[in-house]
Parts: sequence; structure tokens; C-alpha cells
Amino acid sequence: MEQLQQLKTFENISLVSLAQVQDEKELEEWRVAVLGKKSLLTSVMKSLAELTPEQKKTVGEAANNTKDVLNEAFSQAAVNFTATTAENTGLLDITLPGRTPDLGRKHIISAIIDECCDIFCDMGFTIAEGNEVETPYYNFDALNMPPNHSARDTMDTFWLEDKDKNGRTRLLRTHTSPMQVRFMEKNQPPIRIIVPGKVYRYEATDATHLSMFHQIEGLAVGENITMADLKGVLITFLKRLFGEDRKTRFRVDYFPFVEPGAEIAIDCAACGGQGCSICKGTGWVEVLGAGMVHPQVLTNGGVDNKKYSGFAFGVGIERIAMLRYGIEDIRNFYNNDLRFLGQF
Ligand code: FA5
Repeated sequence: MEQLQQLKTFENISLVSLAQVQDEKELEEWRVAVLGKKSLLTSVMKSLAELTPEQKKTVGEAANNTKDVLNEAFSQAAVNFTATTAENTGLLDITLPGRTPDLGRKHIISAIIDECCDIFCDMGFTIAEGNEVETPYYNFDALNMPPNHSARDTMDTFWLEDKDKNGRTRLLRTHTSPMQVRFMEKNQPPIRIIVPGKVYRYEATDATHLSMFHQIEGLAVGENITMADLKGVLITFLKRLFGEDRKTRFRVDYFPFVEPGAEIAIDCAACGGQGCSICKGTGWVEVLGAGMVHPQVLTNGGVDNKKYSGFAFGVGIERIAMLRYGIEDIRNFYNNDLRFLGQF
């Protein structure tokens, strides 16, 4: 067929002439002549209407094919000319090494949460998730903190203006502990869970305090669970996180929802326990709160407190990360400075 031969010859001649093009101006002239409105290719395309359906199919396919080949050749030539022009005018030095694009990575706090969860999961805990928007009942009352209890003062609260569909006031949870009663209401012992998540406190931020931070709650309930189990789990956790040589200290502390309650500290890695600014001269840094679940809290969760006992703990993740990496200001984790975040 005459048009097919014409197209093939046109394609070959065009490619030969493209190889002789010297600069961007000539390239543009080539484009107008070969791919423009007055080119042979365009006139073949226009003449398709006059052909029989069969001819239309073969010639149409061949014309499209030629168009694709020439378009591709033009794009490639255009890229080469741009690079050469940039190089000749000194705008581009093709001998320079390329720039590596920044790769995203897991935020250090997410990485520490994952690491802590792995350690507890190795000890048989499973992960449960709670709600960040809570009712005062689960956040306070069910944990032995009725409305006028002074312990509520230690957790200044963000109250939400809108109420839930039952007309109840809501708040942003101030700790992950509300999941204790929520989980027990739906699950009977044996229970062994950890609850990682965000918590909120209406606090002024400073080098060691944020108004949004992360905690991991732990709860184990079963028959004959004692303080020795609590100590075993937490010492294992802290040694795996901070190293076998770290010493741990358990001291009595008060939380209304545990009895007895404890504050757990590790010896200061920065000064080896001698006393420095990080440990405020004491040689110890507090890392978490814990204790044996209060019998009333077991009852609130629908668990028989004569048959079962349990322990609970709450770890502050940002504080753990500060100790682990010697970070002196907690706000660095959320300033979104890639020079800081990129080092982990
Ligand atoms: C509690 O939140 C208890 N729910 C922990 C608990 C759970 C005790 C179960 C007993 C049994 P506390 O308010 O101390 O306790 O907070 C726990 C940890 O969160 C602290 O040790 C600290 O590491 C971290 N933390 C507390 N407030 C802040 C804050 N404003 N910014 C950053 N981290 C904080």
C-alpha cells in the first residue's frame, strides 16, 4: 500500500535528519516540519477518512506507530539538548555526584514504642488500644478518683466542650490507665495487656513536660499475682531497654488506683550514679509508676477481688527516649527539625 511505504520512508528520513540537528533552534524547526500541522504525517492522518475500513485500520495503525517513534525521538533529543546547553553554559556539571533524596523514616518515639511493645510481647503481653477521648468515669472515678479527689490535680485535664450521645462530659485521657477498667469489663482473668498511646495534660511545656506525650500501660490480672511478678517484669523490661548493668530502685509512691504503689527509677547512665544535672544530683532517674491493682478497681472492672489480684504500671515514653539517648529537652522530639530526628 502506497501510504505505508510513504510513512516508512518519512520515518527513516526524519530520524536521519534529527541526527543532524545541531541546536535547540534546529530541533524546534525539525519538530514543526515532522510533527507539525503541515507535515506529511498529519496529512496521512487527515486522509484516513477517505479510505475503506480495512485500509483505515492498517494505515491508521502504521501512522500512529510512526507518530510514537518520532515523538519519542524528539523527547529524547530535547532532553539531551537541554542537558548539553546547561552544561555548556556552566549551569550543570554532570561530573558532580547526584543528590540523594531524603528518605522518610520511623519517628524515634514510634520506634521506642515498638521496641517496648516487643519486649513486653516477649513476656506474654498482648497489645490493646484505648480511646484518646474518654469519659471522666474511666479516666478518674473508676480508678478511685471521685470528682473532688485531690489526685485529679496532678493531671490537669483538657475537657471537651461537646458531650457524647448520652449527654456525658468528655475529656482527652490524661493517662493510659482508663483501659484497665475498660478491658476488665470485657475480659475475665487471666489478663496480660499493654496499652500504648497518646495522653494529654493541660500543662505548661518545659524541658521535661509536654501537653501531649505517650505512655505504655501494663496490666496483669490472675490468680496469685504478687509484687514479685511486677518486679520481675519491670526489671526485665528496664534491663533489656537500658542494658544488663543498669540498677533499678523501687520506692513507695501513691496512685489512688494501686495499693501498694511504687515509683521505679534506674541509676543515672550519664554520671554512673554519682549525681549530675540530668539526675538532679541524686544518681537516680524516675522512669515509671506502678503498683498492685487496688481491690476496688478490680471490682469496678467486674473482677472478683477475692479470687484474683493484679499489677499495673505506666511508662512515659518520651522520658525513656530522653534517658536512652541523653536528650536534655523533651520538646526536641516534636520540633520537626530533621537534623535532630535524622540522627536516630
Ligand atoms: C500515671 O500517669 C499513672 N497512670 C501511671 C501508673 C499506671 C501508675 C499504673 C500505677 C499503675 P504519672 O502521672 O506519674 O502516672 O505519669 C507516668 C509517666 O508519664 C511519668 O513517670 C513520666 O515518665 C510521664 N509523664 C508524666 N507527665 C508528663 C509530661 N507532662 N510530659 C512528658 N511525660 C510525662
